[in-house]
Amino acid sequence: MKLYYAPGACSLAPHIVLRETGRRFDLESVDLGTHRTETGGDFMLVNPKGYVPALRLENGEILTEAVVIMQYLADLTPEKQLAPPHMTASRYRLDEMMHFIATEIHKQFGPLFKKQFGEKAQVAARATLGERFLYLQDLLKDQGYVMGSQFTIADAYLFVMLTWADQMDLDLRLWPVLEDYELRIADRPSVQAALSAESLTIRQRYRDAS
Ligand SMILES: N[C@@H](CCC(=O)N[C@@H](CS)C(=O)NCC(=O)O)C(=O)O
Repeated sequence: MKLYYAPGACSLAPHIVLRETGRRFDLESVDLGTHRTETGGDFMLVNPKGYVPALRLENGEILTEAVVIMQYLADLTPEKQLAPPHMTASRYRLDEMMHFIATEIHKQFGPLFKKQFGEKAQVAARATLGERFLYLQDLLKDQGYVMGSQFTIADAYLFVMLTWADQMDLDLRLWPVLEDYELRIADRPSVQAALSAESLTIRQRYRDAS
């Protein structure tokens, strides 16, 4: 398998999940401005939608959409319990959470990353993200992971969203449960390995503060 990614982008979530599975995989970075891959390939031929993540499967097919890629990887390695089995109530709860993160958090960051949205949209996006973080803080105050006591693909996804909050000066100290959670997830070997492979040093802020 090969994951097409951009450092620190939402592709970091399936990257973490790939490492959690313990499977062998390759990485190829993509310049999202030029759509060139690190080996000089045309990324538009890989994913005509022009965005990461994209996963090249063993049979050569390309799978896109972060939520789907992560579910695929979890289903490939059921023994890692990265997602509950299909057709169980727990699986629908996970789907519910993945959809929430994708639509209510991931896409809310759009106006913050793309300045052309303008200040009004950015203020509104920050307010919405604050409400969503409050919901998650309430959820996580009594449990270690988003879905309960087990790390799942939803944690990989939420972790990446929290790193974006750091970048966008959404001060996680306002949601201390989320700040603790982010640090705890960051300590996982899979996360450390993924951050290092993408040359990311997101914990610098915390190290500087200590
Ligand atoms: N619906 C896609 C969205 C992926 C997405 O937003 N990718 C961003 C990076 S986080 C990207 O590649 N943006 C470049 C672009 O849209 O041109 C998914 O959930 O996988």
